[in-house]
Amino acid sequence: MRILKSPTISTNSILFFLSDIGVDDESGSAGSVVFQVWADGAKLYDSGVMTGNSATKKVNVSVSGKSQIKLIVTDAGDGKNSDHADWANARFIPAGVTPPPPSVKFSIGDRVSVTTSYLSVRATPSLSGFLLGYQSYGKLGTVIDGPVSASGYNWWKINYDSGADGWSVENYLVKK
Ligand SMILES: [Ca+2]
Ligand SMILES: [Ca+2]
Repeated sequence: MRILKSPTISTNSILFFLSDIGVDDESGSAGSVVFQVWADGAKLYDSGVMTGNSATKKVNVSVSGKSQIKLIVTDAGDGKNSDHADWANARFIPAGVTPPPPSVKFSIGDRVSVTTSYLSVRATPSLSGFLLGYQSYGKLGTVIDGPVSASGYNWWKINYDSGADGWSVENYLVKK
């Protein structure tokens, strides 16, 4: 199995490694990868095969006492075409810092309504995510993924009833 990339990170006084993982939206439904987190030669996490159709998964593993972390993406054994693997919002939580609790504003499947005139809809949950379009006041949608904390906001992926679907910040959404 081919290893697409393997940055090695030295750790010191770090308790947890967190990340959101998935095949980039630019690959559509294509691509097939496996995400793995290794520490000191032992595998701590394995995502299983993920494709462009897979929902984003969350990695949250303890790396306490480990000296070296490796983030590995394999081609899932079928070549690397469209294998655009994203480690989104990857971060270490150091000793003495409690990870912020994930937002509980919505749940998957909730119906939500837009409360601003121009709510950005992005391809990835970040202010630097590609802008797919806008949703306007009163537009409705269904929560299909999230939350992701990034760029100082909590993001939810919304299947809007019309217009662009994608990631929006929770500040301008209310539960119906
Ligand atoms: Ca592949
Ligand atoms: Ca839609």
